[in-house]
Amino acid sequence: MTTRNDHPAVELLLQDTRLDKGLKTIVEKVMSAERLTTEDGLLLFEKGELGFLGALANAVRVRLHGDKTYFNRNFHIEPTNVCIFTCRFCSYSKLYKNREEGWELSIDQMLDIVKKYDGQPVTEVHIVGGVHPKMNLDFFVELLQKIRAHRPDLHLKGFTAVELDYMFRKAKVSVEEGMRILHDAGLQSMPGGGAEIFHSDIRAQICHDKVDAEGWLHIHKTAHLLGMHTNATMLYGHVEQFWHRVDHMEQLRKLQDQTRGFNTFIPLKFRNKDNEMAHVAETSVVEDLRLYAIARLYMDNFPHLKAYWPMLGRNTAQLTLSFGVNDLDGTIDDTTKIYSMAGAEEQNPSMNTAQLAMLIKQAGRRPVERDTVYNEIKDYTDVVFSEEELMAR
Ligand code: V47
Ligand code: SF4
Repeated sequence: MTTRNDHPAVELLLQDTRLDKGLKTIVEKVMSAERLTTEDGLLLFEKGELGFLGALANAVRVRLHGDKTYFNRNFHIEPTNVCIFTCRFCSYSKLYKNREEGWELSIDQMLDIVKKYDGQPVTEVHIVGGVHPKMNLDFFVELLQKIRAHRPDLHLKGFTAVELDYMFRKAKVSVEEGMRILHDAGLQSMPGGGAEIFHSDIRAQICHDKVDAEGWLHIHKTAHLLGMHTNATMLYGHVEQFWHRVDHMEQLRKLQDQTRGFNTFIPLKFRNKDNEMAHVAETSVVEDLRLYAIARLYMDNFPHLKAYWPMLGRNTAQLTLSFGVNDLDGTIDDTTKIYSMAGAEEQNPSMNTAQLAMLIKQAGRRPVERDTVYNEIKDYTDVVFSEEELMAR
């Protein structure tokens, strides 16, 4: 265990005679790896200043991972943006009646995307999209089987609990049966989308018609019991209050205590372009950094904290590395539209390995390529990149 003396910044915090008593107790707890309560979580949101939170979250990050910062080489497939649901924060989806304004990829078109990466060292395909009434369980089983047959070494990570809930209900199979069918077809892990904010009062305001918290947690628990790893997200910075965020993280922490199946917690900043919540102002970068730090302190049983750079922008993502974050997701290769359509700075998100590794190095951290389940592939700390490599697409 690290001691305070290993962290001079934390020692300085404790010497501050004006430090709130509750915050001081939190420092003591964090440094002795004692779990924070929901009250502690709330106090951090209410009173924790940026420097205080950063110093503390960084101490935890260093205890867990040293200076390592993970990334992977991946691409996304978004089968469709046609969706039967009406989340008010979504800038991406089209209703079925307006489907000619959106896209619907066939299995062959999606296989062509996979084939574009033949011979390239990508390790993961991330498949997620809208909930299309005609893309059913059989369709996705065939897709997974065909990708697996074409490229068995590619890790198949796919489908939010929202997509799965609809897919299984439509196919009239239980969550257990449905997950097993997809797992047998090649699905290896699940992304963390669709969680938003679990509390029903907030769901009623922002995403009233899709799977609720209980359903979301049940699907992830079922995947964990099958031996699959999954991620968890939290969409923050819209109509929720601080205690809703703490409640959300608490529910995830409880499930993780039971299953240990979550790899990564991914806070997602609400972006407000071209959606029904465009009148809601976005959070400031300071608020974003505070939230990442609090997540690192609160989610003590989540091994990894990810800043998803296509949503935050690469500069803010780089800053989060000093606020508890130890993972930046992947190279992406301009294959996702969810955030560019919602107004993110990254309109064509793509970074090659050299660029991602440099971004991490410039923040004083060690870039380590990982696979989806965090096996280390290569440490890039001592790799020197050429000008061409850094400029290449
Ligand atoms: O659930 C949609 C979010 C999520 C907006 O597990 C928005 O590795 C901000 O979950 N502003 C889907 N966020 C994406 C997702 C994800 C992304 C990257 C990696 C992983 C992973 C998971 O996108 C949705 C929703 O919370 N979202 N619209 C918006 N306007
Ligand atoms: Fe559909 Fe997902 Fe958009 Fe909600 S966030 S409308 S479920 S695509």
